Amino acid sequence: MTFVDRTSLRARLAVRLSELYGREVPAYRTLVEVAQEVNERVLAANGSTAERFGSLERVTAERHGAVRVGTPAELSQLARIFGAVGMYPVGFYDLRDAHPQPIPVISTAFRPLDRDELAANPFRVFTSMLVPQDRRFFDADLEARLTRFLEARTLFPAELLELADRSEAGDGLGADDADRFLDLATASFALSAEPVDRAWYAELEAISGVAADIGGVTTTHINHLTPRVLDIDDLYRSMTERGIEMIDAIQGPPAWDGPEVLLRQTSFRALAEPRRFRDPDGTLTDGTLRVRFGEVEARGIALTPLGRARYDELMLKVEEAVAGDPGRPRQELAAGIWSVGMPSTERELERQGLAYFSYHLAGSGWAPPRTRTGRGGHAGSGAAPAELDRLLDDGSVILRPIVYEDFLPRSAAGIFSSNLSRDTTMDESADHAPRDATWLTERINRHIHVPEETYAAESHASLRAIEAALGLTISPRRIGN
Ligand code: OOG
Ligand code: NI
Repeated sequence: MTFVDRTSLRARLAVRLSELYGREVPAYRTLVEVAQEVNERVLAANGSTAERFGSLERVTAERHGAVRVGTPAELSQLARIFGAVGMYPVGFYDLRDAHPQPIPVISTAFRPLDRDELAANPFRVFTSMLVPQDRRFFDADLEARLTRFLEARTLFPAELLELADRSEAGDGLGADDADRFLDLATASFALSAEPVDRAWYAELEAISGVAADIGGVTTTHINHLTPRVLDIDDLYRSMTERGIEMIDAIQGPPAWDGPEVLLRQTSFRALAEPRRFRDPDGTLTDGTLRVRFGEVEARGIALTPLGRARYDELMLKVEEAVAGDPGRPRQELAAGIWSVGMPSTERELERQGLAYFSYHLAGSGWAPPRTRTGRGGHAGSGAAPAELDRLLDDGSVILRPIVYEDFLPRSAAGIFSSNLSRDTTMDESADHAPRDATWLTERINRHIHVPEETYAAESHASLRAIEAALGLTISPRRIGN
């Protein structure tokens, strides 16, 4: 019997979920089609430089999903299912203090860690968990009812979890078990035909649409599945031309003349999907829910802590400028602020320690370093890395951008709020149930990897390879405190 390793299992799960979501949300198929057209156009216009941020093959297959669950027990089960396909929790996001709209969830993202695993299949899933204990959103009575509701449901069958554990322990499954795993996993993420309890759903929806989507139903589902494009401005225009209503703007950094950094995202508006409802008197009626939307993203270079601070500062300046000059388009104001505040070349981003790069000997051909990530990165000694500058200046060492593989809670909140039909209701003064990565690690019993550590490890590994090849000692850039 042929063996299916975790990498292949991940690629197959991504395809299965994409097929499922395409059946459920036909507009997603249009999005994928347009995304592919855009990518081919960019490649035709720019040749191989278009692929510096990812090969066309990788980018074409690339998706991130979003799922939402209610309890640490449910999140632990998800961690087992994703562990079965080589995806690990990276990053901690608290969306409860997000602007413009707080969302009563905390989140992490499950993704492959190593460069070669990301290249083989970069599937990742942004995963949110409700915080019913947060008194700003839920009073004690509602918390108790919500917790009872969540504890009574079963999102994932025992057989699925058992197969998942076996895959994680043995780095894959036999062919038949792999098929069974994929069937059960895909089915767990399908939109359920089970009638929705109208009164219960409405009670939660009055607080937050996301709370209702998580705690108002007895199952989970894919909220969105996001393809990646090489030119998101082109995608936005192309979708609009096809008559698909997009949210107002592209979230994240503006379009500008310099290097693309972090993540830019946009989406088409959430569509009304038919659902069955059960009324308090027991009658069943047809209705619609508007919770799933079609997101798309473009990825740029990962920023160091220094670069991220600069990014946050510039985004704040953009908000101030927009508030002070509401007549001018945001995009125009933002591009102006960026051209002053952000270096306009990769070389300068690198020299100032603002973004992560890997280093390669010129003429050696570029191969991504095989690193085991997740170890801590050092911020450097602070001494001027004269050696590195000399090697870059004389062209013996070249830079490759390290692409941002994670998420931006601020954009996420922008996407959330553009798709919610009403505002979150909250009492600012109430107890907010503090949560952080350590809290989450203890609950799901898995290390939550730190995105910047994975990038730093990759960058340093490439520097060490050059040191070894040239017999030099090169001090890395200073990238934060
Ligand atoms: C997750 C929203 C965050 C992203 O791309 O930033 C996200 C959700 O809607 O559940 O997917
Ligand atoms: Ni998303």
